[in-house]
Amino acid sequence: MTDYCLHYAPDNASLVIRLALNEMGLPYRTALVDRRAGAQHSAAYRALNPAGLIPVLETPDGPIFETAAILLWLADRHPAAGLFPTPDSPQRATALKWLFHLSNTVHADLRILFYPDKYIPTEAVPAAHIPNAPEEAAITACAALQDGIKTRLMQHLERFDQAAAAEPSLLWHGNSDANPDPNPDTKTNTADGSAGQPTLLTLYVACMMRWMALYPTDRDRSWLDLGATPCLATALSRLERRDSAISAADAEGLGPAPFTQPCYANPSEGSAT
Ligand SMILES: N[C@@H](CCC(=O)N[C@@H](CS)C(=O)NCC(=O)O)C(=O)O
Repeated sequence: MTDYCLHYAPDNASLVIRLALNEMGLPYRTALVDRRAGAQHSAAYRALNPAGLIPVLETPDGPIFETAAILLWLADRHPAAGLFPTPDSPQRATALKWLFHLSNTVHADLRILFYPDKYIPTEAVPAAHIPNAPEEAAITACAALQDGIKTRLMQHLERFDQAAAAEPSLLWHGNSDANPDPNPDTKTNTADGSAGQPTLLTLYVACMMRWMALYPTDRDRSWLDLGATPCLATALSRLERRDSAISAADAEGLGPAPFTQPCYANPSEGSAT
């Protein structure tokens, strides 16, 4: 019997929590949310998360939703895992502000990129009163919104990358290098080939960058430039060689390089969308 049950869909935001649980070495059960059947909108699931979004982590303190809330709760409940500064750490303030930024700005913008139609209902588009035009007008408006969001997302990543260049412990603990390692393969003092340990911020941003590279499938995604964010690129490369990430990739069918060379999930059960 484990304390935790992760309600997940492959390659959804639940992946961040799976990575955290794996990194922390915590046992957990999983419950698949069948996205093809829209199970996240069922009454049973909304009893766990009234917003109908994935993930939820069931805990002895009750179900928790919101990715960042779950991460912070886990970090505080399991401080020895060392994935996030403890409340008395001088590094806590900086880590907290970036965690909230990733959650309420980057992730929130990402949702607009993926689901623009949830933000521009047809009736809100100016041309909607013209017969037969509403759908086309809404599509045009969604595309414009997505273009604007892409620019913002790249700016967010570059800003976070600059912060990590100045403070490497934002992304990785136990690595004394002040700057990105040009050759992470030289860091082999742990079993998985990377020194130290990723932080919760790394797990979160790595998943979001993966999704930016893959979705939406019908839009240009070449704007995501790993070369523009060298600290993040190094962290992603290190992360995907860790046991925690390999195990998550196996469980969700994410392929051999899920963060630096993402391919669409091919899970044994469930679906990403
Ligand atoms: N703010 C939420 C966002 C979670 C979210 O966007 N989940 C997506 C999957 S990655 C979802 O449930 N999408 C289904 C939907 O919007 O109906 C969090 O951080 O947990």
